[in-house]
Amino acid sequence: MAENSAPEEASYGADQIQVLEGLEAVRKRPGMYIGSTGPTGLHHLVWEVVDNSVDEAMAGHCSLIKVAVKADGSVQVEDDGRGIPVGVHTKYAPLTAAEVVLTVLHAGGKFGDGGYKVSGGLHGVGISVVNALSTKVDVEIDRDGKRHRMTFKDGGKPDEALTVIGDSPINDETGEPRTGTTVRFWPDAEIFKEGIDYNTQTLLSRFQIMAFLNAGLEFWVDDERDPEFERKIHRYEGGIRDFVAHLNRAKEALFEEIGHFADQGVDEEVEVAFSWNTGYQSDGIHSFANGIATIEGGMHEQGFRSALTRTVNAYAKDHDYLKEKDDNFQGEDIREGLTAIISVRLAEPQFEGQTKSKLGNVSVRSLVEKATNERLREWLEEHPKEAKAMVFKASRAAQARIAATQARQTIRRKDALDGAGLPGKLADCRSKDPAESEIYIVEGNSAGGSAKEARDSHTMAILPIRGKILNVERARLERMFKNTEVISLIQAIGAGVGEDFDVEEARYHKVVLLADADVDGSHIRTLLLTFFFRQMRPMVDAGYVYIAQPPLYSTKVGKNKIYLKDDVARIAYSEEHPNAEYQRLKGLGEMDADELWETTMDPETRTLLQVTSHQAAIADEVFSVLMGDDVESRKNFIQTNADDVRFLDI
Ligand code: 0RA
Repeated sequence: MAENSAPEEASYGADQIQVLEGLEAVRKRPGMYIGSTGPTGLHHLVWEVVDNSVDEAMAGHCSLIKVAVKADGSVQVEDDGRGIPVGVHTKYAPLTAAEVVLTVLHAGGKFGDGGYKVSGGLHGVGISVVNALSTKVDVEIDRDGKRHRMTFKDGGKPDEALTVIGDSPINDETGEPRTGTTVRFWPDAEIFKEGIDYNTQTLLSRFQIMAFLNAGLEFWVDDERDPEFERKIHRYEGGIRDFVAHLNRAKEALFEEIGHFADQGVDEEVEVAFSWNTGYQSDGIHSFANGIATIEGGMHEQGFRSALTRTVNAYAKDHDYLKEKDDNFQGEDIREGLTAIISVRLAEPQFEGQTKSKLGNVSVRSLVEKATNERLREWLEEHPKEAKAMVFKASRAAQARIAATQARQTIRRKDALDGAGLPGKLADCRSKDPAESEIYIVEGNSAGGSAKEARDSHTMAILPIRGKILNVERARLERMFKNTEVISLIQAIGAGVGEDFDVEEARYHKVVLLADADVDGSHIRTLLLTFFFRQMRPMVDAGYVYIAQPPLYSTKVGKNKIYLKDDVARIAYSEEHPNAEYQRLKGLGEMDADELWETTMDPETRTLLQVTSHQAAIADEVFSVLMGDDVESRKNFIQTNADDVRFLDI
């Protein structure tokens, strides 16, 4: 093969043909390598390149990663790592290592430089995949004092071979020549047919999390498509401690201290940071494996949870906060108000579950469990004041849990006493077949009245809800079960609530949230969604929860009234009908029954937005992060959720 050919011909030798076939395979089935060719896959290209730079940082050789979306839509990633090696590659001679990294599948790894190579999920497939899916890739490498350059075109075909184009600039601080890698790629529009439009917010959130997970590593993000855009810089010296502080920033701390520990196994490592706030949520644990959010949890979370419960109970008993006769705290009591980050790194992560975001490696569980048992106990002994505050909070949570169970049983008994146990305000449908029954949850009595008049009473039930239901994110269960609006909702659905919820018993297979398009409406919709996410999750998982979309504008054409869903629809319409005047519809209450039916409820013409479980998994994280935070974020949530599912989808 290569050894008895001239160098120029050698690049067309057997290895090289294999290489091109490899890249061709990526172009044939991009989904296998990057998940999809939609926005998720498009963003995946950036993650792929940046992961390589982060690997350099984890190996201790890189401290700054600059990401820029260029004016022409291409993306440039620059790092100050060691630079991709430029020498001839032993196995693929006469190709250089840099050419191999860019053209051979799975060759991105550090060839035998000790330590274990970590890679996450679909990640770690290598930069060659980015090359395969781009019309053009430019690479510049500063290494050995020289600046090198090579380019590729048309899905990874070598264009300009690796050449030295000059000396690397001298670093002012060290007096040494700069090292590092810059990769710029132009995604192929033939592959990414849905469009090449990077979402800056998606990039920013991701790099912020990466900055939290890699203490001291600095990220710059520039969006050169937008002249107004100001560079965003993320860098956290405190790493995941700062992450905990960030998640707690809008919450009241139970104490200021943020606990932290780290431990290593044979070829895996764990780092944990934790603190408690005065809130009532018990799902503030966020876990990551190799920098990837494990939204569905997994072995690392299991290990942490069981050690947390065990350790706190043992501590409380040993310090006489819990008496011999007392029942142990349950895990949820201890987790109330807890914010924790669990970050593990391991050589071969197994990602499982519906959204491939659950860590399956069993060995990680014992590592995390052992580390938490030992180090959390130490931390508690060293922080008696904080430990006491936390144990007292757990004890109040336990009391509230017991009270909530009693309250729930009372609701049950009421169900039994009142026959069907349906709330007075509910205008039920006649059908008893859940599969064809729908319940509209309508904000306000006047809109509720129109909806009752408008509905098809065979299949459509109407439940008007007054004012704002309790924010379930903040309120304890106990109080929630005393709220009349919440009780009506639970009774109407008829399938229990929380852990006792049984989707098989749901009286409707469509729950349609109907609220105004204004700020108040979006608030109540957020509250209702939170309620379903937290207390009736199987309804969401089953795809039973929908958001109605009442139109924002109407216009008249002769005698006919035409409704337009939103600004996009309005603008599209005005392009075809220049003289139209638009009325902005103020609220559901202003529509009469006919209008409401026609625009929003008629199954033939309505638009319902289904809240999917995939969204829910990610939305739940968004909830945890955003809810209880500033009002602006909360407002954004619903917009994001309804209008830009793509953001959640990534
Ligand atoms: C292979 C081996 C080494 C580093 C890299 C690849 C590398 C790849 C990328 C991609 C973007 N930035 C990167 N930085 C480094 C190890 C180099 C050595 O041992 O000196």
